[in-house]
Amino acid sequence: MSRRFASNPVTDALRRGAPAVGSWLSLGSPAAAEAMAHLGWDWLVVDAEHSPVDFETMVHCFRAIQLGGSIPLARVPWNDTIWIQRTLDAGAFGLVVPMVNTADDARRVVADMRYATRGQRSYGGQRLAPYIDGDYRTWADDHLTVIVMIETAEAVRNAEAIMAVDGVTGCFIGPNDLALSLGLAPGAGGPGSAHEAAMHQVLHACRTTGRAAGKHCFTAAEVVQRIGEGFQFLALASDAALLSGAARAALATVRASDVERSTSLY
Ligand code: 3PY
Ligand code: MG
Repeated sequence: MSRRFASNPVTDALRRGAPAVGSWLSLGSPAAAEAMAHLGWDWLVVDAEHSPVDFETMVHCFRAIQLGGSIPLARVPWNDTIWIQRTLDAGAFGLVVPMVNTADDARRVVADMRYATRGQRSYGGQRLAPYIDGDYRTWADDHLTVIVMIETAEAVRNAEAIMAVDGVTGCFIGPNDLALSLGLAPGAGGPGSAHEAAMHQVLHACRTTGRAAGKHCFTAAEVVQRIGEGFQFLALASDAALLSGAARAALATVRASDVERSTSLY
C-alpha cells in the first residue's frame, strides 16, 4: 500500500521553521534518483533548468523518489506558466522557480501554481491524486511547496516584498547567478564579501516575513553552517557532483598508493 499524504512534509517543515535538507538531480536519470531517494533526504529536486530531462523521464524520477521515501520537487527552467503547469501535472510536490526578481514575478508563480479562483492553474494534472488524502485540487492549493529563487542583485533589493507575497513558502538563493549579478565569478564570496552580505539581507527578509530562507550549498559543512544561521531549505550538491566527487577521491586513493607502478604480474 503506497503512502497517502494528508499534507506535504516539506511545506509543513518549512512553515514550522524547521530545516529541510535535500539534493539536486542534475543527471536526468531515474536510476540516479532511485539510488539517492532511499538515503533519507527530506526532498529531492529534479532539475529541469540545467539538465536535459524531459517530461516523461521527470515522471519516472518522481516515482523513484516517492518509492524511496523522499519528496519529489522540481526546478522549472523559467518562471513560465506552461512549464509550471506541466511540471505540477507530472506530479511534483512543489517547485523551485528561477530568477524571481520582483513581487509581481512571485505573484505570477503563486497564481500559476493554484487553481481558480485562487489562481490560474488549469484543471487537470491529477497524477498525484491517488497518493493524496482527500481532494488533490484543494490539497495542491494548500500544500504545494512554492520556492522562489533569489539570484540577482535586483531580487536581493526586493527580497522583503517578494517574500511577503501570499502563498510563497520560501526562497532559494542561487549563489552562482547571484555572484554573476554582483559582478563576481561563480563561487566567489565568503565572510565579509558583498555576496555574503546579500545572502544575509535575504535571510533577514525571510525572518521579517516569516518565510523559509534557502540556499544551494556545495559541501556538507556549509549545510550545517547555514542551518546554524537560520536557513531552512538547503540543497547539498547534486547527484552529478556527489558521484564525481566520490569517484575522484576513490581513484586518487588508488593512484596515490603506487601499487600500479610497483606491481607487475608479468
Ligand atoms: C545558482 O547558483 O545560480 C543556482 O541556480 C544553483 O542552483
Ligand atoms: Mg541559478
